[in-house]
Amino acid sequence: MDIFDIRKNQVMAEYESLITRKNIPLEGNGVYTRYANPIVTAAMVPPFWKYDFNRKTNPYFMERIGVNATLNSGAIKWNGKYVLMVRMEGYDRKSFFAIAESPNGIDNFVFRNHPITMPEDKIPGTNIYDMRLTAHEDGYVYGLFCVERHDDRFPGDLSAATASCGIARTKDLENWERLPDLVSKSQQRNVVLHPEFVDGKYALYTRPQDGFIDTGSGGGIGWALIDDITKAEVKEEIIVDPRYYHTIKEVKNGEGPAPIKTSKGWLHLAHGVRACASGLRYVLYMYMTSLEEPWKKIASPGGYFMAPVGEEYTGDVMNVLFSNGWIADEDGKVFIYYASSDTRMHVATSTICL
Ligand code: BGC
Ligand code: BMA
Repeated sequence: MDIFDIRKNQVMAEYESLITRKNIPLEGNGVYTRYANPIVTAAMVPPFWKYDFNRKTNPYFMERIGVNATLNSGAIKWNGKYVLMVRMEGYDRKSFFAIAESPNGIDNFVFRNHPITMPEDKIPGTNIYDMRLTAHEDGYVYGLFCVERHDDRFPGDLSAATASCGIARTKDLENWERLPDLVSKSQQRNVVLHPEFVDGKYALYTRPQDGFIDTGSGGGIGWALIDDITKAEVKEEIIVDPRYYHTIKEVKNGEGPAPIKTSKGWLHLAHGVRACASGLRYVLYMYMTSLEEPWKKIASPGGYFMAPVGEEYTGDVMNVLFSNGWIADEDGKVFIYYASSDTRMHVATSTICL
């Protein structure tokens, strides 16, 4: 065997072992169960994406495309499978989307053969990330995601950026129709489509902010009704879940995935951010809104739902749990998909009142 075969066999064996590895539930706090292994990592990206398998052109079996991290994933149950729309981040810091799917929701996640090709809006984005998937009652599956561009009003400042909400829809998760980006007077990251019409309109959870990082006067998670999703514009925005002094969401908060409808109300999963000496700390929290008036909060615990533990603390952006995907099964079991420290994906399971 030459170096080509030795390396290829090693790479394939490691990949096979990771995508077939069984996950094991860990003791939880009675509210949710964590699992022993992350469910999607950069090491689980198919070698045939990353390597040229031609011995002539790649005699040393060297990697040609590097994937740095697999993180903030949208989620949906599709044809009986647990499907994640993963934010893939390359060695070049750019993100793109790809689907990884599992038969049971907790292990054996495998990427499809190709990543998603997402059409651009009129002005191409520099980066796209953190898709929320919503199966809307209009019959489409919508993907809302952040589109980041350089803010050309500040030519000398290479960190000046704008965040807007990209909108695309599909009937098959593979072919996406890109609609115009959300028009809004503030910057928008973490925008999520509510699954039902409200007063005959599309409804969005928004997150108005003054700058790219600073929420400024942006008060928290907002709510806006949209007349036409093919020309979506935020006209009036109200705050559903405000930021608050000396809480887990003092600095920022943002809606996670689309809320789940339960018998008691719409259940929301969100992230809360506070500042500390080591930077920003991102935790996951929950709140509930009224079934009839989803913009009215009816319950909100003061504390977090999940915060980083163990290896979850470490990664490219430390001290971060972030979730933009969950799946509720018909029997009330819920799969909460979350990323740790902008590096890898995990699952936690729980149950809800149907
Ligand atoms: C990163 C995001 C991050 C945002 C705000 C972007 O450039 O890609 O992961 O949430 O900046 O910090
Ligand atoms: C952001 C989010 C995520 C990310 C987090 C931590 O504001 O939108 O993309 O996980 O910061 O870096």
